Amino acid sequence: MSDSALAAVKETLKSQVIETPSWGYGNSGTRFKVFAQPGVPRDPYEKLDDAAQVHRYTGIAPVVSLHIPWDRVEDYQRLADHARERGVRIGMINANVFQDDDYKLGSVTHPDPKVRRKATDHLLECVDVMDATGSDALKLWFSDGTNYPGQDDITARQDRLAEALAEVYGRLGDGQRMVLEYKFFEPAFYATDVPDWGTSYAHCLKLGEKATVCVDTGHHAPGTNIEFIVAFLLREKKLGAFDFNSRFFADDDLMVGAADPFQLFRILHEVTKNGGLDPARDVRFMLDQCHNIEAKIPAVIRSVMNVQEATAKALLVDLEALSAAQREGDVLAANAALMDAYNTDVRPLLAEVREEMGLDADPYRAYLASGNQKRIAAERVGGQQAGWGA
Ligand code: PSV
Ligand code: MN
Repeated sequence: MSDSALAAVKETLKSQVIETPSWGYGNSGTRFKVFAQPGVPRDPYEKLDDAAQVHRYTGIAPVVSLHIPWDRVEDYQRLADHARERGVRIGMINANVFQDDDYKLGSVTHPDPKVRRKATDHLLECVDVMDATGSDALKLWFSDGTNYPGQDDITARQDRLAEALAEVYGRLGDGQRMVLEYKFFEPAFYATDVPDWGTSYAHCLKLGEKATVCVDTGHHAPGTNIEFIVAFLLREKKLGAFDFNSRFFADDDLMVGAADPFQLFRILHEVTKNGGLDPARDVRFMLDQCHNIEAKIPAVIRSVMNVQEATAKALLVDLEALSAAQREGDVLAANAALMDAYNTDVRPLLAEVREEMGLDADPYRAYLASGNQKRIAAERVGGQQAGWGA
């Protein structure tokens, strides 16, 4: 690679932005047990403090997603100011219409119009939070669906979903947009109302250009070619955001790049090749993870580094050699162009990038050496620790 090409790769890596989830800093677990950890934030302000630590050491995580009502506060303006004072800002607002008894049969697709009204009102409240915090994107995920054949009318549920989405879409201000996430199962086990990218895409297409698809990497059946979905959506200008995480079995929410770093590379190859890192495309690269047994801030730092490493490898793909091999039908040379990049150890390159940004070459070790973990464990005593769902 020429010096100028390498300099361009470094510039791209320096300007990369990864959004971290407020809920990744709180306690989490499975339905079997939530293991509490010392020093875990007790309110949204402390969650932002932790996110600021991640940004301080990685230099590329200045944005934090909120989840409402988990991050509900009296004064959202104050929360946004708190973030800014610590060098981060509020990113997407994640709506939550899946944790209320009323939503047993669904939220915006519920058969009862009163429940649908309540759910849609919550989504509108999230747009108010966007106004107050300066957030420009609403993230929608619906747990809606059915458990048994015949339980409800699949088509009617799509009509109700479309109606609610249209109302919320109409409330978005200039410069605000929404992303619609899909998930093929859970908590509904027979039919989920937004099960796949095609359903999300079809709704977004009808809504208009402010609506795009969110790809949560954990929300696919085993074997699904996620990079195909990414390439397709980028081509259609309908890829809005990623919820990055890793899965072995279902929606495991493990650290991105932990289970299958090669898949992450393949996804980021499609992103980099198809202009997905261009700020004008405004694709959000968010982590949607829970750190049940590992220390949270170090885990988020490691996750950011994993995305950064996959991005660096993707940027090293020799696109000219790749497309020449593709044109000539040279299957093995084309595959080798990808594998050469994937097999490159990019850690020295990233160490240089970080040092040029005035950061420590190893964010993970630098954070551990900072003593912050001990400090928060000593300071954050009393009060109620934040948790997934609280
Ligand atoms: C649903 O499984 C999901 O991926 C949605 O993004 C939720 O908002 C999030 O998890 C909560 O962790
Ligand atoms: Mn998600």
